[in-house]
Amino acid sequence: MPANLPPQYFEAERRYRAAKDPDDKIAALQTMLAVMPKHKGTDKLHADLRRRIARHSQEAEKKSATARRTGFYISREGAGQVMLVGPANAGKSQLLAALTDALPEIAEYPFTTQTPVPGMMKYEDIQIQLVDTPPIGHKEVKMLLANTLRNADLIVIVIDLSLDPVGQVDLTLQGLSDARIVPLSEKGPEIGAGEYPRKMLIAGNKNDLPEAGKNWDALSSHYGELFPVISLSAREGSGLQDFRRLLYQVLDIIRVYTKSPGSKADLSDPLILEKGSTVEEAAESLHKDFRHNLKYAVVWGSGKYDGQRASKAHVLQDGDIVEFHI
Ligand SMILES: Nc1nc2c(ncn2[C@@H]2O[C@H](COP(=O)(O)OP(=O)(O)O)[C@@H](O)[C@H]2O)c(=O)[nH]1
Ligand SMILES: [Mg+2]
Repeated sequence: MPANLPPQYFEAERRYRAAKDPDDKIAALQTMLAVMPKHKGTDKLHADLRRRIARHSQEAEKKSATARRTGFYISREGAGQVMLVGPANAGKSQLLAALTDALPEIAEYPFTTQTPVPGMMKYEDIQIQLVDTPPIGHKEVKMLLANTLRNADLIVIVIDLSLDPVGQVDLTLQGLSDARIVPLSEKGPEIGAGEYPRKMLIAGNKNDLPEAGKNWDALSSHYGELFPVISLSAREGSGLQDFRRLLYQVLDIIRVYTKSPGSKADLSDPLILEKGSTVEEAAESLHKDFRHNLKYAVVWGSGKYDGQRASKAHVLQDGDIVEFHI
């Protein structure tokens, strides 16, 4: 790799690697091309970037054709993709509408939602993607939905607390297991080959209705050990703040802000990392070559680490500011 690439190049490359959508990848590659110095030493890189743009353009065409045909492909955006699943009328669409700017159809009759509908939910300084889905039992959508759900970072089982809660969860888990999607939980079933383990939690919706109290007790005593459970009302708004926080916690991610020596930290666009990530892993997420070139980092946050040198193996905390030294 040529040595004299500017920081904007690595920023764009980071966006390139984070992008799931071919269109976003192309945009990032174009930025990389635009900011790289052009001379003999960068000829190969230049050609490589052009090749990648061509390849992603073909992909984009194919993908948009499939997506148009089925409407089921949802490209991941933000810090995590969270799928809302469950029986008809549980309030999945209402929940999406309450937490995002999306405008799904909400109605008393079943099967209002025919294809997945995404929306972005703000949590503090990041955005988490929520996706409303058609009811789990719907036969025609089952196969299409399977692939969509297998890609999720987290599955939220939404049920109606005015009805039998355990029955609704069991039905949903059955529908998921038909798609070979199983809960990723320590106390859950053993993961078999060909299965898609996914983080899951249960949201008991409509806690404003009369039967909700006793059904909530039944739900928490039956499933409270296996899954995080939360009671809320998408319509009245109760529990929504806790719900946002719970999604963030269960996603197991941290935000780390980067800063260059001598300048202020960029507090607008954190790196999103798995909980437990080290300084070295943060560097790698910015650029794969940083991992090797990295000598040490200076970290602010993490309690005692205020502007102190930290080793490559130092485990970062949510909210830390990191300055890499190579
Ligand atoms: N009482 C009450 N009704 C709700 C709540 N959330 C949704 N509903 C109603 O339940 C019905 C189904 O909601 P919808 O979001 O379309 O369910 P979906 O099929 O799971 O997407 C609609 O009539 C909503 O107005 C809630 O928190 N409380
Ligand atoms: Mg719906």
